[in-house]
Amino acid sequence: MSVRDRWYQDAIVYCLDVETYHDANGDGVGDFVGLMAKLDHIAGLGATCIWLLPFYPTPNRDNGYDVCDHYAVDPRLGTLGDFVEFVRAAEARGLRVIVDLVVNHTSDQHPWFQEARDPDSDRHDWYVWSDERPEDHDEGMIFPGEQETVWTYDRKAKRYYLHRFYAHQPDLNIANPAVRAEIERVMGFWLRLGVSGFRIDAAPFLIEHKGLDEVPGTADPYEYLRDFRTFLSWRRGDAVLLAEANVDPEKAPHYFGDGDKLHMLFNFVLNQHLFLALARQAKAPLERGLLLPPKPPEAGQWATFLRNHDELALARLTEAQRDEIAEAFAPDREAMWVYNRGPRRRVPPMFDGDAARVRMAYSLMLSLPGAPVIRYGEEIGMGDDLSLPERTAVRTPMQWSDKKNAGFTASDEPIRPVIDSGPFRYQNVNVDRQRREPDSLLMWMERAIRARKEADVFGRGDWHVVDTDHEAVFAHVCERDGVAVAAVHNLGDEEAGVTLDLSPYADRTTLDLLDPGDDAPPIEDGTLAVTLPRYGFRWFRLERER
Ligand code: TEU
Repeated sequence: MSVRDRWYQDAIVYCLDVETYHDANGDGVGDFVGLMAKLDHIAGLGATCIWLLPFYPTPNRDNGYDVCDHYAVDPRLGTLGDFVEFVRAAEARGLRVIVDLVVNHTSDQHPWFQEARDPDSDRHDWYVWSDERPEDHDEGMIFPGEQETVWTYDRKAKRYYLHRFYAHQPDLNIANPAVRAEIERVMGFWLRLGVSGFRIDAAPFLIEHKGLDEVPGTADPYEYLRDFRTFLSWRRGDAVLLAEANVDPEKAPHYFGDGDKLHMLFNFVLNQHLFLALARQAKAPLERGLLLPPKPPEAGQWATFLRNHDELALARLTEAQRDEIAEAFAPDREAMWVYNRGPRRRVPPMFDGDAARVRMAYSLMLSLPGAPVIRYGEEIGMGDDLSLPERTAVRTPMQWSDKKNAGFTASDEPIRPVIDSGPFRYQNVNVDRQRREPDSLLMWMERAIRARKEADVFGRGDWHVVDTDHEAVFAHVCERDGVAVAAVHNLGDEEAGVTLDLSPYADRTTLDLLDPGDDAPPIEDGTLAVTLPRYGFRWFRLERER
């Protein structure tokens, strides 16, 4: 197979929630028809794959992660017909679509759970029950502060059910073959409707033994991931699995397998160390965050991201390191921090709107190993709304223009308020305005993504860190098949001059990739001298003389 077939290794993923993206029918809720009208924005940005957050029927008590029908579209967002039209319209623009697969749990309103509450029904064993409340019932809660237990009593079943997340999200029992068969049916259904794969929600919880003794005959839970993969690949050879698995680095190989389990994992370890480096304005944690995770197998890839729709989860760092990040980026811990895990903020407000620093962070995201994942609104530098509860702060509607409700909806009652005060208000920060300003973040992001696509060696080349002899300046080189690129980033707020040892490339010339008009400094005697302004960065192609 040609590496070019592994489209996901070079993907530029754009993630969005249909509900908050664009409302076409004026009911205040984003919908598939509205999203379709914005596909040229996404394609124009340079994305190659859209990841949709859950869009299934839901009581919506966890932003759609409480699913009550895995085979349908939430009627507020459209119909299955709209969904298929959307996938086709995306495809016509060269955009693949992957969707969230939420099968660790269901909503308690799901008919499966309602049936399961009858202990005599066949459905009962689809969930995880216990006659007694286990002693450690308050351990392993995902939402401390919002949750008091992971075992809640059900009056009808007269038994306790397991829920790693909110009490309204009972965990499915994946040790039950009928549940596994149903999960495959769900995947098969969406594959037939044209999706190119799935983001597997809460992957580590999905495969754990649910606090029960090992069910006889149940293989190693990680083996289940291979079944997933085999099924997927039979049904659609070019479809991928992207796992949300915020786990220690040594666990990652269990998820990748030898390239025969999951294709992609979010690089949570890199993400958390990157934020520590940004907070300290020092490269050392970033270098560590790059070296800690294992190299993915040949067919695997990391997904590299800065922020997602949840809190910035920092569980892989120490308490003291989390405190450093809080001090730098969430000084009002009461208002800005959640679940004892991290900030509930977007990047630009964490950087006090410092445009140079924001670009430097996104330049890192685009040039570090892996496939970058951009979350809607990041391309224009949207802010957050801390007056909203928990993670809703970072889930406000997309800001399209300075018209009513940021052009998100014509309704007077948007599903969620648009940001209309402070420096990130939609009147200031919106797509329309940035389209007209050549120096805007949006225009920069489009150019940077284009440069990144032209230099895809950044994403999956062999990389190594280059010493800069400067604690704030991080430099790395990526190489594959003789193509080599280098990037230099100044994490600090003071100008810095560095000299890189590029002796293996002594006979090459340099080309500036981000600003092709700029003269790139030459490699002289095997070294490259670069001066960067505060939060400055540059990317170079190291070209062989013709
Ligand atoms: O989150 C799953 C998860 O494992 C959480 O730890 C997550 O990383 C985050 O820290 C929670 O804020 C997924 C979704 O991303 C999240 O939005 C849902 O609430 C959760 O599943 C339950 O479905």
